[in-house]
Amino acid sequence: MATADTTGPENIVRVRGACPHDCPDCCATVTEVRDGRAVAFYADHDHPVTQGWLCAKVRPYLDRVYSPDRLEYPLRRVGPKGAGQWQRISWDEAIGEIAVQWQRIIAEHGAAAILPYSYSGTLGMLQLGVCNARLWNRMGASGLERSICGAAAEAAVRATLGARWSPDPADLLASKLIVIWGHNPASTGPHLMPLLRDAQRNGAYVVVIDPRRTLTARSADEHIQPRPATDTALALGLMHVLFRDGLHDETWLAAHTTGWEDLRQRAEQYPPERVAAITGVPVAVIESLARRYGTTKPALLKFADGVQRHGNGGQTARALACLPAIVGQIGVRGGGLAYSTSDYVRWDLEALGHASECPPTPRIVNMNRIGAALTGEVSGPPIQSLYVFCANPVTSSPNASLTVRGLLRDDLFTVVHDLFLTDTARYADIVLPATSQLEQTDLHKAYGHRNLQYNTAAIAPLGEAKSNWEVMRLLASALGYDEPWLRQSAEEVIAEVLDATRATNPLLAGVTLERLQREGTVPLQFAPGQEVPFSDGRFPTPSGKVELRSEAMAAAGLDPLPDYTPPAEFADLRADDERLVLISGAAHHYVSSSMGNQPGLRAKEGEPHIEINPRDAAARGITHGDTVRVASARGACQLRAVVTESVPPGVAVAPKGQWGSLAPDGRNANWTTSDALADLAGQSTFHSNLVDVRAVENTSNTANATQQTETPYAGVPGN
Ligand SMILES: Nc1nc2c(c(=O)[nH]1)N[C@H]1C(S)=C(S)[C@@H](COP(=O)(O)OP(=O)(O)OC[C@H]3O[C@@H](n4cnc5c(=O)[nH]c(N)nc54)[C@H](O)[C@@H]3O)O[C@H]1N2
Ligand SMILES: Nc1nc2c(c(=O)[nH]1)N[C@H]1C(S)=C(S)[C@@H](COP(=O)(O)OP(=O)(O)OC[C@H]3O[C@@H](n4cnc5c(=O)[nH]c(N)nc54)[C@H](O)[C@@H]3O)O[C@H]1N2
Ligand code: SF4
Ligand SMILES: [Mo]
Repeated sequence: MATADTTGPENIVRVRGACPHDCPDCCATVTEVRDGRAVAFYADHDHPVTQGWLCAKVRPYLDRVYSPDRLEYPLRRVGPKGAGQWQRISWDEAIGEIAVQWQRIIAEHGAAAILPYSYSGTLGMLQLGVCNARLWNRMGASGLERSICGAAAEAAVRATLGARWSPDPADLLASKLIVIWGHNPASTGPHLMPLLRDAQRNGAYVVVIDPRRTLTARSADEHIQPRPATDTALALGLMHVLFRDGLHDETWLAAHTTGWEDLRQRAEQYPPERVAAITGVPVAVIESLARRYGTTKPALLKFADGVQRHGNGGQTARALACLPAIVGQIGVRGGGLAYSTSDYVRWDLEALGHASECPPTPRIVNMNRIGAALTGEVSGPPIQSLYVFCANPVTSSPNASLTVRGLLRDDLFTVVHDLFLTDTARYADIVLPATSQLEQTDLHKAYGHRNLQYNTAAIAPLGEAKSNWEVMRLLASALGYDEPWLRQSAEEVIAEVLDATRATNPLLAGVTLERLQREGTVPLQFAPGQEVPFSDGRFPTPSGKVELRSEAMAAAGLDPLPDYTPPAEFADLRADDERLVLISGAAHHYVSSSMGNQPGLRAKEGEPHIEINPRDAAARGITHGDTVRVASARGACQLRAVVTESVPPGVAVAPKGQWGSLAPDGRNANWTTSDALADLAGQSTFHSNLVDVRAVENTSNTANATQQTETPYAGVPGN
C-alpha cells in the first residue's frame, strides 16, 4: 500500500500514519477517508512491531478526532481567570493579541519573561521538536528543562554506556532470562507482551520487579516487590552476590569497563541481609535472583521511566545500567540492557532550532518546578507569559495546587494550544484549537523500536484547528520575524532536518522525505553485524568503555558510583509513621492525561481511584468503594478506594492522567505529588510521595471502583 491510495468503487483513500503519543511502540496506522471524512482507523498489518493491532487507548481514535468536545475556534477569556467564561474570536484577533502582549512584555522585561511549556502531546519531530525550538530561539525566550519523564535515566544510561541504544524488540526471542525492572509494558508498551509470551514459550524465565502486582507482573514467572525507591540497594545487593560468588565476567569487565573494582568495593557494602532490611525483599530471593542472573545467558534487563521517578532515581538508573556489564551480557543478542532506542537518531540540533542564528537562551526553567517558577522562584524577570502546547501541566505536573496558584496570577498572560479545553486551558487568557494527528504532517522516530514512521495528514483540520507549526509560523510573522526557517512548509522543515541528520548518521542512509512519504515505515539501516547494540565493544563514552565508575558524574559533583540514599521525602520517617507511599504511574486507558476526557475510555478505566492493601484499609476503617481523602504535605484530593492485594502494605497506587476538572472535587493525585527534584538531571519525583489516606464517607456504589483491578490485559489481538 502506498502512503495514500484510492481504491474501490466507494472511493476510499487509505492514508498511512503514526501514532503520535508518548509510547515506545510508535505504531503504524492506516486511516480510511471517504469524502473528506475519516471512516476507519486501524493498525498497519505489515509493520514488524505494530503487527496489525492497536492498543485499547488508540483503537477508538476516531472518537477522539471527532469528539464533540474538540475546540474548533480560538477563545478569549472574558470572566475572571479559571471561571470558564469565553468569547469566540478569530485567528487574526488571537494572533494579533498574543503579538501585542508579547511585544509589550519584551519591551518591559525582555523575552526571558516569556516561557514556552510543552512536553508529550505528540512526539513528532516537526510538531514537537521543531516547535519546541525555532520560534523561542528567535525570540530569546526562556528555555524549559524537559525533565518530567526520563531525564535521570537518560543521563545515567548515557554516562554509563554512552548512548540510549537498545536491541530490536524481536531479539527478546533469543533471551533466556528477562528481568523487567519497574516497567509495566502490558499498559505502557503493549506490543512487547506477545514477544514476552513467545520468549516464555521458548524457555525464557521472566522476572518482574515492581512494588505493585501489575498486569505485566501477573504474566511473569516471578514477581519481586521491593519497597518503593529502594531499587538501587537491590541492584547493589545483586552485584554483591555476583562478585562474592565469582559469577561476574572478569575478562569482559577488564576489557570493556572502567572502575569495576571500585564498583565491587561499593557492592561489598550491600550484603543481602542489609539489602533485605532496606528493600523488604527476602535474603533468599536476592540470592536466587543474583544466581539466576549470573548463570542464565542470554539475560536481558529491561527498564523504563517509572522506576526512576523518585529522589534516588538517577542512582537507580545508574545501578541498572551497570548490571548487564557485570555479567558480560552487553553486545550479546538476547542479552544486555533495553531502556530506550532514542539515541540511534538524534535530530540535528542546529537544523531543528537554528540556535546559532539566534540570541542565547537567557535562562532555563525546570518544568517540574512550574508552579514554583510562576509564583516567583526564578532568577531574572518574573514569568509574564506562558505558552502551553502539547502539555497539560495542571493535570500532569507535580504539586498542582502551586501550578494553579501561579496560573491565577492576574499579571500572567497564558496561551494554551490544545485539542480540548483541558484542566490547564481553563486558566488561559487565550485558547487556540489544535489539529489531531489525522490533520497534520509529521515524522516520528520510536523509543521502543528502530523504525521511522511518516505521518501523512489524512483529513482537513476540523473547524478552525491549526497545527503547532502553523501557529508558530503565524506568530513569527506577527512578531515581524522574517527568517526563511520560520516560513517553510511542514514538508520543507522535515526534509531540512532529515537531510542534516542523515549527513552524519549512517543509520539514515538512503532515507529521504520522498521515501518516507512513499513507504510510511522505514527501518533504520543497520550494517550487517551492527544490529545488536555495542556488539563491536565500542562505547561512545569519554573512555570508550562502559563507565561503571563515571568521571562525568564525578565532575558534576555526584557520586561516580551508584549508591542508595533514601529520597528526602522518606529521610526522617519514624517507624510509627502511618503514611503510605503513593505511586501514581500509568493508567491503562490513557496516555498521561491525553484521552483522560474520552467517555468510552473513562468508562473502562473506572472512577479516579487509589489502590490500598486490605491491611491498610482495615487499619483505617476503609472499605472497598469508599471515598477517601488522600493528603500529602503539598495538598489533597479525593479518590475512590480500591482495596486490593495488588499493592503491598505501606504502598498505594493511583493512576495518573485523571482530569481534575472531571472529578467532583476538581482535583487529581498530582495535588499531592512532590515537585522536589531527584538526584540527577532535574528529574521529577512523583513517586516519592508520602500520603495520609482516610475515609471521608461510606458509599455503597462499588461498581466502578472494582472495574479497574479486573481490567483484562487489553492489548492482545482479538481481545
Ligand atoms: N497506558 C499508558 N501507557 C503509557 C503512558 C500512560 O500514561 N498510560 N505513559 C507513557 C509515558 S509518558 C511513559 S514515560 C511510559 C512509562 O512507562 P513505564 O515506566 O512502564 O510506566 P509507569 O507506570 O510510569 O511505571 C512502571 C512501573 O514502575 C513501578 N514503580 C514505581 N516506583 C517504583 C520503584 O521504586 N521500584 C520499582 N521496582 N518499580 C516502581 C510502578 O508500580 C509501575 O508499575 O509509559 C508510556 N505509556
Ligand atoms: N502523578 C504522576 N504524574 C505524571 C507522571 C507520573 O508517573 N505520575 N508521569 C509524567 C510523565 S512520564 C509525563 S511524560 C508527563 C506528561 O505530561 P504532558 O506532556 O503534559 O502530557 P499530557 O498530560 O498527556 O498532555 C498532553 C496534551 O497535549 C495535547 N496534544 C496532543 N497532540 C497535540 C498537538 O499536536 N498539538 C497541541 N498543541 N497539543 C496536543 C493533548 O490533547 C493533551 O492535552 O506526565 C507526568 N505526570
Ligand atoms: S500501543 Fe502505543 S503507539 Fe501503539 S497505538 Fe497504543 S499508544 Fe499508540
Ligand atoms: Mo513520560
